[in-house]
Amino acid sequence: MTTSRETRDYQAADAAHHIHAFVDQKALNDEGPRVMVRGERLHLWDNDGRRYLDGMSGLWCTNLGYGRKDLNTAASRQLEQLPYYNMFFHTTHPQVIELSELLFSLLPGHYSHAIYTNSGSEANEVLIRTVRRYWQVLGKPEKKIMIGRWNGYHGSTLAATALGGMKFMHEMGGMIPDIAHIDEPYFFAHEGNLTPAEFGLRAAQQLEAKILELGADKVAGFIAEPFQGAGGMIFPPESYWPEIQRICRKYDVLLCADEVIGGFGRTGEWFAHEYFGFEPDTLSIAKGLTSGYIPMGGLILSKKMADVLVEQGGVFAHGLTYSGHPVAAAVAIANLKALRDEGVVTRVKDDIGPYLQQCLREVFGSHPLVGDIQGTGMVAALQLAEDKATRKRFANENDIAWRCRTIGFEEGVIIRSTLGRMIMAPALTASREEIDELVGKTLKAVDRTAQEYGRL
Ligand code: PXG
Repeated sequence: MTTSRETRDYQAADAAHHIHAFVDQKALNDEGPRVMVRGERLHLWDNDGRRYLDGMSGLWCTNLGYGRKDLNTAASRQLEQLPYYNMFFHTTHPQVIELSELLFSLLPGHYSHAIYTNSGSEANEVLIRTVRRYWQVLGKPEKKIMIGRWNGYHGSTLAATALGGMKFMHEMGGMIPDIAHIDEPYFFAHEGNLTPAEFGLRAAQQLEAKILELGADKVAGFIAEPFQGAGGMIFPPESYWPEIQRICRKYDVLLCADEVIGGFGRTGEWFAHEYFGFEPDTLSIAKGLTSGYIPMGGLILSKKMADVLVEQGGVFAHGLTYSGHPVAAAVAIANLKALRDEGVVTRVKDDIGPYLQQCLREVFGSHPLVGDIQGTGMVAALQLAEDKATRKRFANENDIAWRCRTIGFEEGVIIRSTLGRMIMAPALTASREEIDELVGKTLKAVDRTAQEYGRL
């Protein structure tokens, strides 16, 4: 399918008007971005009619895939009936109420309240303010430091950048006071002789050391993604989360899970913290809440926290014009109903998720370029490595992985690279044929990369 304008015409206008995310603008303008024009299930078409299997659900968000008529209908009906109203000044509306009833029916029982936003970054902005407010109300205003992790990602606004651990983002002026970081639990990067279990404990115990260094009376909360997404789809060892939870409880530090990527079925559980078996006090959500069809995010609070804020907190001095937007809420309701009623999440756990994981292990388990395979459900990463046995990574792993990603595009598959890791997170609704296409085309890309770098 082609649209009425030439691709190079779009590209010139794009270069004239846009600063793109996380890229050298001049280099991008020289190359010209791909112009995507249509999507159906897991496939995308560009302006020149080339077809791609989207192995990344857009940016980890189109959990139901493209082209869903039910989401489209939900939006258009709501646009006709009430395109906008808000939750300020003593008003509310049915869509946001019904969304919350549905959402809390899917969440574990100890969560009760939501503050909606437009994005994951905003959810984490609100998180910092809410956590600090909680401790203020409890008479501990000095408890305000948030601890995050190096190479964690929590968004791109100022406070979300600071919470995250991407140093190159901090260097662009992205730090605020009262934020600290500990190391990530990236076992493949561990150069010593610890077992994964020992390493996981050691990584978690950095939190205890950091809390003691800063003073438990000053630390408000610890934020982390249950598994790191943008940082490379890194799964922590099994010993990690129980130890983190023990430490947070011991020092009365709130445990804040960033579920922006892990939420809404990606792991085969509704939320990734359920897969890893811990109980956070807050959940930051976005992306899969609406399958990316319309922007919406939010912060979920435990009943324990909400009770303090509601019963003792007085005025909560926060609000966004579009918090709980009725069109976004209508789309979110349709999305959650589809994920639930079509058995999408259950299928990720029992059928299509195991199928993806099994295919990846069969195809890449002894590939000369691949040192490790991580993942569960509909998310996975191939760790490229020079030597699997010693976990030796390539010195130029970034270049190799980026090259693999570029070849992937030539082969008609979209996968993501971070450091030396090839990541995939396809739509949860994928068929077996679509998974076969994803794995088959990824193999072609990895093989061609291995040939170019003399490994095959
Ligand atoms: N938390 C997490 C865990 C995320 O992954 C955000 C917060 C911020 O959400 P918004 O909606 O403000 O973007 C994210 C976003 C990538 C990639 O390439 C990842 C994200 C966004 C864009 C690209 O991996 N994650």
